[in-house]
Amino acid sequence: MSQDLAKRKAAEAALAYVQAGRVLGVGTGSTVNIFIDLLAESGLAGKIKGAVSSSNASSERLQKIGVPVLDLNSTGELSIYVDGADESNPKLQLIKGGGAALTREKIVAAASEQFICIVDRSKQVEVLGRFPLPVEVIPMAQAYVARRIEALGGQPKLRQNVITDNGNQILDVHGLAIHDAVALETEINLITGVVCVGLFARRGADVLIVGTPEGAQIIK
Ligand code: ABF
Repeated sequence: MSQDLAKRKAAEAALAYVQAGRVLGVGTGSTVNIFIDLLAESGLAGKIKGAVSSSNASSERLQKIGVPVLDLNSTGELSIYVDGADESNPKLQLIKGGGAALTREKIVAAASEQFICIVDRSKQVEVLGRFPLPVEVIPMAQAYVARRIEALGGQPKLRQNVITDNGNQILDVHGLAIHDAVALETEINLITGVVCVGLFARRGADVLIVGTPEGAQIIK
C-alpha cells in the first residue's frame, strides 16, 4: 500500500512538467499507469495535443482516457517523456526494461527534450545491476548474444514466454555490478544481434522524481 502511495506521489509531481498544447512522451509500467490515470483526473488529458507511447499497453490506457496516441514519425521532437525505471544510481543512470518495452522507451526518450523518471525509493541503488539487465535481441541471434554477454561476465537468461512489441526476445543479464554504465551500454550495443540494452546511461534521466508516502523528492 505504501509503495503504491509513493508511486502516486511521484506521478502527481510529474504532472507539473506537463505542458498544455504539447505532445507528451509516455512510458510503460505500474507507476506510469498511475500517471496516465492522473492525467485524466487532473483534466490535463484534454489539454495536451496528444501522446507518443512506448508500448501497446500504454497506448490502450491513453486511448481509454481520450488522449490521441500519435506516431513519433509525425510529431517531431517531444517536450517531455515521463517513464518509470527498474533501478537508478546517483548519476540518474537507469536500468529499464523489466516491462519488456525498453526499445521503444529508449526511442521516445531520445526524441524528448526532458526525460522525467518517476520512481519509488526501492528503485534507488548505489551501483546498478542488482536488477537483471534486460537486453532485447533478434530471436535468431539470442544464443550468440548470450555467449558474448557471458564473455563480458554476465549471466544471461532468456525471458520465457515473452515476445516484445517489436517481435523480439529478451535476455535478462544477472550477476552484474555496473560501475561504468556508459562503457557497458556501448559494449553491449555493439554486439551483433542486440536491438537495445536496458541501460539508460549515455542518456539518463534529466529529472528523477522519487515518491515517498509523504511526498516527492526532485533530483536533477
Ligand atoms: C518501465 O518502467 C520499464 O522500463 C520498467 O521496467 C518499469 C518499471 O516501472 P514500475 O516499477 O513503475 O512498474 O519504464
